[in-house]
Amino acid sequence: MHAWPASEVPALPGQGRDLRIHDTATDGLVTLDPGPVARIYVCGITPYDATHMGHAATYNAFDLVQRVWLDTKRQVHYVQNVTDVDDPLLERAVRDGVDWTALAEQETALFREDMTALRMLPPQHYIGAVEAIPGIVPLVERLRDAGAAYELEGDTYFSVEADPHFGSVSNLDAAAMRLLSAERGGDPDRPGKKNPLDPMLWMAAREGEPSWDGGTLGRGRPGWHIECVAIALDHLGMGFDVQGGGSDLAFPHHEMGASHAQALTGEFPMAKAYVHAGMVGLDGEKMSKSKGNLVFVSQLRREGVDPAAIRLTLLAHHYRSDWEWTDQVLQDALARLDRWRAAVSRPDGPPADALVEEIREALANDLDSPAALEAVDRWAALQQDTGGTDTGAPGVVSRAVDALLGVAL
Ligand code: 5CA
Ligand code: ZN
Repeated sequence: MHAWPASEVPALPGQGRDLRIHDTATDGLVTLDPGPVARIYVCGITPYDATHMGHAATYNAFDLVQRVWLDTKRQVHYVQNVTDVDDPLLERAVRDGVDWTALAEQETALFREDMTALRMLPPQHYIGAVEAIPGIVPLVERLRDAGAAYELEGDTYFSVEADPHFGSVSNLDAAAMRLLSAERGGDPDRPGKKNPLDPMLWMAAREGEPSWDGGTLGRGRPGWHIECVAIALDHLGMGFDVQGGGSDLAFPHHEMGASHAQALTGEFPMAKAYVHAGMVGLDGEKMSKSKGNLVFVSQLRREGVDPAAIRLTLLAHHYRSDWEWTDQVLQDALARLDRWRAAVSRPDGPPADALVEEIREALANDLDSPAALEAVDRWAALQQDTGGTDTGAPGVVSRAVDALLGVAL
């Protein structure tokens, strides 16, 4: 499917920095050294409701990853999926009495608009689960033929024991995995499975649900983890730089995906860093479509909130921390946006070269966007208090804020 339009990324003077980022698998910072083309896969939405601030915060983190890479003059090969067929989408369509394809198309269109408004860089490949099915089926058949998958009452399951590295992404013990599996789309209590954690690769057609030709697997639809693996391997291959998503994807989604890919290729690891963003909450609970405690990007836009202020709200929080959306955090961002716009609207100001380096250093250090914002705050305060004579400095600041933080002043 098509993605959304790219906003320009201005080139900056000087040299970008290599990214050090937290890798969930090793629970430490890794300095990534991508080749001339950095490769990143970010898990996309399940389009049954509008983009909320939690989604936006997660996509903001991976947008920053790309901006750091682009600043080092690398190209970025970015792939994202859309889970346009899965249980929660089908359940919502039944609940609301709407066609599931129409629901998915409508919410994906809204997501594209939100991403465009927030100046998130688009993926080069934006791939739906449905369009990936012809590539998924042969992978599942291969896993089955290699003894890494088995059939249970017509459904096909992956055997976690087929991957010697299983567990190495999330590093959880068996009890924690079992609990999270039950909470996040797994079926650990289904009788007949070899291991309760084994995830479904291919679900045989159910009455009243959509299904596709699955070759020797029979008609059905794909499991969730194999969807992302098929798309990632097709467009990026093994050993890509970053696999990204919110922290709720570390287990089971990214753990299982890594295992599928490792069992398929015999290579390890699938990604050099597994990067996870913290959860955004509202009123003390994780913002989630299933709970319904949501602040939507599109709703704020409809109310006339400048998308640059929404983006500054996201940037004011470190991507790995869990945080709460409140009216106050948005008000703070609106005030900051006003101060910054006033500061760059003058023809001259305090020198900006050191500021560009500070923003670069902050972002290269595990995407420390709060530190980057504070550096810009200091420059804006100096401009306000004493001004400066450096002609062109305000232009350099706006270009740096645009290129590195995705905020148009
Ligand atoms: N389609 C799958 C991934 S393949 C999926 O998880 N879709 S989603 O719509 O539920 O979530 C999209 C992304 O937003 C995921 O990376 C998820 O981890 C992230 N996300 C969901 N809720 C929050 C939240 N409250 N805070 C931060 N990120 C969130
Ligand atoms: Zn995914």
